[in-house]
Amino acid sequence: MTGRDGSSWEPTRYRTHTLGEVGDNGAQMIGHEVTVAGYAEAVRGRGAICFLMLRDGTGHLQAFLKKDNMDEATFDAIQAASRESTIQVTGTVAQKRPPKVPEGEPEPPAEYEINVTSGKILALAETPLPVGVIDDVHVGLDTRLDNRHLDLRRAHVNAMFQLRSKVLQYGRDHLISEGFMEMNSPKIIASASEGGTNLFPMKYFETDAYLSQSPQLYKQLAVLGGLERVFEIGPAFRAEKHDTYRHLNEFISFDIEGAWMNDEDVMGVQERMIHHIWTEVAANDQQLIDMVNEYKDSQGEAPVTVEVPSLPFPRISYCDAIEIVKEGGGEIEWGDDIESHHCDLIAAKHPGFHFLPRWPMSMKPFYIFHDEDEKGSTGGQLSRGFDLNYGRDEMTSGGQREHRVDVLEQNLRNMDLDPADFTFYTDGFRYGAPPHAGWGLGVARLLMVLTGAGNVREVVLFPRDRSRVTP
Ligand code: AMO
Repeated sequence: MTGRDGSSWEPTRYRTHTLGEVGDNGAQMIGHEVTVAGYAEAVRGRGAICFLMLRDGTGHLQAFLKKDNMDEATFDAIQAASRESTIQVTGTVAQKRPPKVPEGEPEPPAEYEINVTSGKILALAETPLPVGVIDDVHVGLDTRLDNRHLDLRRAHVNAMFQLRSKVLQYGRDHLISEGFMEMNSPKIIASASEGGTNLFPMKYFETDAYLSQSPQLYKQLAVLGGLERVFEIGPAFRAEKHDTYRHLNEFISFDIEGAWMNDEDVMGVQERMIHHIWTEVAANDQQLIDMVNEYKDSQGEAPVTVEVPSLPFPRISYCDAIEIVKEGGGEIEWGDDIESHHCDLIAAKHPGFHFLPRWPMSMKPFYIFHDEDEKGSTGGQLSRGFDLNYGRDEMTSGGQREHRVDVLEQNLRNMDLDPADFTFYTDGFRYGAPPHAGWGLGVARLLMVLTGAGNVREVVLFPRDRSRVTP
């Protein structure tokens, strides 16, 4: 059986062939008996004949039912079935009667159908559907998310999540090709890595614990322990009260960490990985992009094009970024955060992906490395922390890490944190520690750029935000 992407699948209890397979190879299959199954997209025809349009994950196919050729009760049940009911049919592959074309015009390519001899309704769909699957009835994002199981049946939504899977696959492939290995860190933790205010507390038997904000401290410990190059794709939890198009309270963070590397080295890994993802999507997944664009076109929205970004991505140091913002009329001082409206001014000069390296140490977490000799224009201490931005959105934060245990403990104290709470982490640095660096990329934010989605919720199956913990 041929599956999605032409992969080879074993037949299952419910089908011998996929719909896409029969549609694509009908000429060689004429007269063969097949069993297929899918969702009923449309059931047409009266009296003794019925056309059932089926859809599965690989495509569409028409099943032709004739009362004389099959059990009468099954025929009647299928003819009366509601849309989106799941139906299994067995029959022989036949060529559809070609439509009449005016003289002189080319014949359309041959199409195939199944002449049904038996069938079964697997599950009848209730009516009405809360979200239209084929009919484009406008419903708001909240209703769609409440009914994601149906929303996902819409072709362009399904394509978005297939693209998401591809992005993770290509990213993973690339990192493995650069010698990174996949790791998994605990999601139940005892102390904060990214600041103490946005933790979700939980009861852990007799003690208190939290949901992990990032794999930060654990990916570092893995590298210190000798794994050298690691990556992790996993959930991160932030108890932030944001309600924006780009923030969620649970998101998938794509992290790397590498020994004997600095900030510039891991920026290289990042840009090569993104370049690889875009190259592979452009080469293999245009049909998914087309499905997204077909919908965008129907909504009068601009299509997305997958333009492979050129390397290297521009590096605009924090100090230069401040100057760009000032020149653009923005109000900002050295030491201030670069906010979205500032990012717009930078993006006007640097459309596309761009790194912002060398942030002030005062703005970066305790684990970021600083070289005492590197000072900014106002004499403030610079760090080896960076961001990767696209337009007004931050995709990634990263940096070289502090590997000197005395400095690390001082950084904790400078940030009003108690080194005693972090001994499980700082102990990892006491017995020789390689200089190391890494980054954390927000998967949904990268998907927003690739698919032109205006909200991370479009590319997260079951988003968790302040007002949503179901489905
Ligand atoms: P940071 O906190 O900047 O860095 O997070 C890294 C990236 O994760 C994404 N992100 C989010 N996405 C959706 N909703 C949120 N609430 C949210 N918060 C963050 C962003 C961001 O750039 N430990 C460091 C990474 C490192 O240095 O390796 C960290 O977690 O795309």
